[in-house]
Amino acid sequence: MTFLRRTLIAVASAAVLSASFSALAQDIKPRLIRFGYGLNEQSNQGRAAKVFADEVARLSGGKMKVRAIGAAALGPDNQMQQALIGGAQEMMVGSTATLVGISKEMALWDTPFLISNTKEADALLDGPIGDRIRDKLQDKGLVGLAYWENGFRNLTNSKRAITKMEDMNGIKLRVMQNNVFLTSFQTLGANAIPMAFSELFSALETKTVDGQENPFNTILSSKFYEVQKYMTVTNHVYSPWIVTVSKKYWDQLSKDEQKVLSDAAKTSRDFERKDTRAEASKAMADLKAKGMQINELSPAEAARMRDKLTKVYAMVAADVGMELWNDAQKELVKIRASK
Ligand code: TK8
Repeated sequence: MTFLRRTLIAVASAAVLSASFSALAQDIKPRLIRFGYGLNEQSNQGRAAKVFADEVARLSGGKMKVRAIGAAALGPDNQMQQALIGGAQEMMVGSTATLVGISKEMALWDTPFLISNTKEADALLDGPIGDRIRDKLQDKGLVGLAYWENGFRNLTNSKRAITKMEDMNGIKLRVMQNNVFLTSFQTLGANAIPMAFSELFSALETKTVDGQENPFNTILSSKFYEVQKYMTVTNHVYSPWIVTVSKKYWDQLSKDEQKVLSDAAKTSRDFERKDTRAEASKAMADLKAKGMQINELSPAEAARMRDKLTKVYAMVAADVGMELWNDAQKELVKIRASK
């Protein structure tokens, strides 16, 4: 055997060996899924992300591994959405409201006073209307797995108690980066300023903005009570979160692996809704104890606001399409009748 021949054989077998080793390594190495979210680990979002990660590990027998990364460490919602679309990140959970620029039908969920209780929320989100809106994401490079509860949104600010619409005049109010929210609060008289959630605490602290709106749970877990004196219980919109997967990543998974992710998303959703509601029911007392001054918006004032927002309803209907808008209204009538 010549030296050259021997060398070639050695190189070739080393290549075969290392190829099979790396195939083996691929097999053993759990699939690492980076699951990003915006709130901190101690929030309802963080607790449910952990349930999701544990459930994926359990269902896959440890073959799939989720690393839940909170506090917008992978970026605010918008940035993570782009990372998912590009295939640079596998999964996230965030507000449907921040997805509207990508998938316009999501704006349905931003309709003020559309949903009036959690029973309606669950039935509408988990039913045909929710599925239809979720499925639209596929054309945009995302796969929506389940809606979690962010919750009914309430107003906080550092200026004054809001007891009537006029009290909102001139309040610099941070809103999510979304036209429906922007227009709604402008219409109600506030000076609405779109901003990523990750910048919100320091913006409140430095008085770049006077107020914001979010569910009880977030006001508590993000410690907004440290920088906001007043809270008004408005329940002006029910805000969902949605668990999404990069379509590029999803398409590489086997059917079984896809099923693990969708089943775990649903298990974590059921946990998350219960956990969020339990926390929300105690939150008002907790926030009072932290020193917030809390008032509830009277039904008469809520009705005045709703009237004022008529043009926003027309705007959402045009944005999502008349057919979807009408079908959603019909579905809600059905849900209400089924009580
Ligand atoms: C968290 C946000 C948050 C939302 C907001 O990333 O931006 O106010 O309510 O939950 O999605």
